[in-house]
Amino acid sequence: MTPAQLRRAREALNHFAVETPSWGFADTGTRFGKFFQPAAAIDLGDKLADAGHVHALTGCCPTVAVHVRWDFKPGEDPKAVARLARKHGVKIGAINPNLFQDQCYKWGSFGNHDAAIRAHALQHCVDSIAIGKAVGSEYLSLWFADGTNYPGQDSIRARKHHFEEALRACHRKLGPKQTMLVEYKPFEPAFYATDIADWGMALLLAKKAGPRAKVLVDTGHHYSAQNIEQIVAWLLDEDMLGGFHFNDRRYADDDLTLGSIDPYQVFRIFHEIHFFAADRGRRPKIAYMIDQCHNEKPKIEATIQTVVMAQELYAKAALVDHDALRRAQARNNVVAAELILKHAFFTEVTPALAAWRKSNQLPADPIAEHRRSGYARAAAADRNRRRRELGLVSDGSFA
Ligand code: AFD
Ligand code: MN
Ligand code: MN
Repeated sequence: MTPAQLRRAREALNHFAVETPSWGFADTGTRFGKFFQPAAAIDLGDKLADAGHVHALTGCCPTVAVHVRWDFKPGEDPKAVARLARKHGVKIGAINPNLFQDQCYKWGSFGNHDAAIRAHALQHCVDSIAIGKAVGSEYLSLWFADGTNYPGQDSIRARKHHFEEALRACHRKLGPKQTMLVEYKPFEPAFYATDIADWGMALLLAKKAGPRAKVLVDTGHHYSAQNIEQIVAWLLDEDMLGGFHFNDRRYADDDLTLGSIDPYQVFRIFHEIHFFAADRGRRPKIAYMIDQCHNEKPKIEATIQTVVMAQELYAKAALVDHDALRRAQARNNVVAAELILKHAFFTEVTPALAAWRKSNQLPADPIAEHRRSGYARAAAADRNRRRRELGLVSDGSFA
């Protein structure tokens, strides 16, 4: 790295933060089974402690996304949760309503043709907005499992109208400092027509909902042939890119560790963001969030791994020489333009990460430090004890 590159990479790292998901620290599974991890979080207190530990090691995860139904007990005081988060050195980030697990949502939530169920779903969003206001959260993050499984099952257009109306009603309840993120996903659990299946639908619905609604891009929610950075560039240019859910995919919404399959794609996404900022002279406000929950990898290690990968790729993308790129593009010098990106992508940014960590009094190797700290071992012992006291799963296989 040249001294100028070192400066650019460190400057990028100074303003890069990525939100961890509360659900990433707890046991979840697939439809084929759940494999319990002794150190997995039992309750929100554990999740916030784990998130605080990750932030203390990485220095760039000051906020934690929460899932209302999984994290807040009925009647729980959101301000007490905000205090608990602060005790662990983090803040509550995006609020995720749960619009897919109540039995009443079998035929959809906002897309349901039963107005009473749409009203129930809207009320949950209003309650979630109130939690957001109480904890000082900026984002209401909406993902819907809604859709149909068979041709003819329901009216695609009627469901679109239900969503337009419900999202507009939801938007009206937002506080002045809150933004509503509309997430899209091509399929799963709906396998014929998901109601918000692609970025175009999310964009249209967000625009119709109101001025504080934007699109959430989950990197796993695309077909393998899709050019995600092109979608990102369009949304940026429309000032409609609200944020990301980061994960990697090989086949579908696999929720793999970011960059584990295609790091160059993540680099190209970050390049579009840096290039936009350079062209506009301002950095766009984007909520960078992780959306993963690992069955095989130890949860805290997997989270640190994704965070470190995101930092590395964001720093690499900051090294693209935009002036040289614009000149090459103007001359249709294809090879030169491509090589400008490739040179940045293949530049080793470890020195910048090491210098940034040192100047922020952070461990040189966050995963090694996590392992050295014995945090997971202590958490496993404590949580196993509590599981036994609570009569939770205790198949004896826990270490
Ligand atoms: C699932 C969905 C979607 C959503 C997340 C959290 O596919 O990505 O954002 O759960 O609710 O991964
Ligand atoms: Mn997601
Ligand atoms: Mn997903």
